[in-house]
Amino acid sequence: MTITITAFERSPDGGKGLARDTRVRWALEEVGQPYEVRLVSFAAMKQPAHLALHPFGQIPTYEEDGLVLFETGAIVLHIAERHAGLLPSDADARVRAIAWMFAAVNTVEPPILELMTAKLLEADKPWTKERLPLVVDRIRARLDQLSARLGDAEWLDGQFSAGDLMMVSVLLRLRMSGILDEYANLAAYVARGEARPAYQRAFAAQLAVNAPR
Ligand code: GTB
Repeated sequence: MTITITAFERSPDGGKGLARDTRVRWALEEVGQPYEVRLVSFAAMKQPAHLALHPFGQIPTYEEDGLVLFETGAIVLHIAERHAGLLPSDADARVRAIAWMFAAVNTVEPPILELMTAKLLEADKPWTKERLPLVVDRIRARLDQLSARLGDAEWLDGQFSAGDLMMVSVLLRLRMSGILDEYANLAAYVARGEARPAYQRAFAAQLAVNAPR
């Protein structure tokens, strides 16, 4: 079984681990599956060959023996279901971990993406100055709730799971903004995720592609 993922030939973040291939690499490292990476340029992502793998012309994609997947949530769930290490064996705990994966991409990630869009793509718009505090408030509303639920726990629901992998991956994007540091337990939660050897290997692998040469 050969697993191949796609990643940016040159990530806009220069290898800070913020592009979405990092979470797929992390999942594969957690379950001990080797993988290959096909690097794609922005232009190639919009060409028919890549669009056949990813209808929206994005990275990452995942290929394994004729199976082609896109969307990091689906890819990480597939990896977690195929290999031990990312989902609990108890049926109820398993579906709760999957619920946290959905919460990460469906409830927590959207306002964080709004902030990225406002800062990176709409910074020059006359309304951005007024809009930014609203976006930040929406992020804080989610983090207040997430922080309250996590409390002093190590992970969201018992053992580390694919739910934590997705949630940490989503929260990581906030570090530069300083908002994460307003929540000591969430900052520590993210740091615990980053300290995992599997994350470290995933981070190093994407940095090796993007480090200045
Ligand atoms: N919902 C999809 C998923 O989870 O798989 C989203 C995939 C996605 O947005 N992929 C981005 C992409 O391919 C890469 S990660 N964008 C190119 C395009 O749409 O044309 C997004 C990203 C890019 C750069 C940074 N950065 O520099 O910090 C962070 C995240």
